[in-house]
Amino acid sequence: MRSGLSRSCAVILLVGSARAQPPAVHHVIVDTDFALPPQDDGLALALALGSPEIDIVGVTTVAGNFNVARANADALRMLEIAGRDTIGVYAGAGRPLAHQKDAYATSHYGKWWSDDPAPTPPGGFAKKALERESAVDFMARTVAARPGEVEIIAIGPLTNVANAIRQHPGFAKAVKRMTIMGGAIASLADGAGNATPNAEFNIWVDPEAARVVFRSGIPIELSPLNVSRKTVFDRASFDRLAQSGSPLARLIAAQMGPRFGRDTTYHPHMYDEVAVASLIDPTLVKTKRLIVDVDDSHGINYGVTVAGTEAWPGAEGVPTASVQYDIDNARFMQLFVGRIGK
Ligand SMILES: [Ca+2]
Repeated sequence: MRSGLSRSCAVILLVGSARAQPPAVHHVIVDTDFALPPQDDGLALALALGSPEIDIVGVTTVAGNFNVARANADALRMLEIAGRDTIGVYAGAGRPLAHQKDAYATSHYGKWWSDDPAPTPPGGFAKKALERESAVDFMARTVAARPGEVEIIAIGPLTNVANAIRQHPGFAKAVKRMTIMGGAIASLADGAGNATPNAEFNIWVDPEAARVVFRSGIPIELSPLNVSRKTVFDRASFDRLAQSGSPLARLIAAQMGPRFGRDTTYHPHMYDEVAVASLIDPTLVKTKRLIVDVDDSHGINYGVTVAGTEAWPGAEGVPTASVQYDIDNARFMQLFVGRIGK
């Protein structure tokens, strides 16, 4: 009788504690070629800031969409608008490891090669300054202090992470996981590139760095263009977000409203936002385990990600990654609007 009673008590206690469980919290460094919305990095950071599953321990910047001066200024301003400027911004690499500015780079999308000063963000530059520590030193120190606990959401070229791996022996083993927006997988549907016919922009800007990261052994969750092409930021979602009135929703409405207003065909894909959303709710995406490697030979496939189910000549020993290839866009947009609009 007594043991029966205590068993039921134990069951009740277990059920009670399961119900009271807060969501699992990911302690993350957001590594980003940042710019304010409508840029996807800005929308992705807004989603992360609004999500209790994500504890942002720092933002590290890298040259990519724009140069690192703009990434720094815009990231500081976004955190200020969100009332979250206790999160530090750490300046990272201003140039890729080896990729040089050339006529193709300067005549196509991206300003990673630019030395221009940062333009004034909406509402002016943030009052808070950059942290003094570099992005790589911050990453290395943070990961070493909490081995196996810190994750990286990498939504720009992978220069900073490659530098951390190369400069700090132990770093790769101590990173819990990376969620990367990058690559285009030609062996899966919707796998064309966007920087060259087969190369995706983030990987193409710094192929040497990406190759170091994909070969490092850090567990990788990859959001390539294949999954981005299944997404759409539709007008109804924009309207719901704009009406919500949160500080970041107001910023997004101001930055994107004019385009949504004048262009009825405007329904952008989501890129970096998918990486963040998949960390918050992995059930949003479908994945396959594939070996993923990067071509860093300076030929026609510079910066192309190549993926397969089993090793092929040249890719022996390269680890597998979890590669996203599909997403439930309706649930994704519900999460996106709900979190930023609250
Ligand atoms: Ca980005």
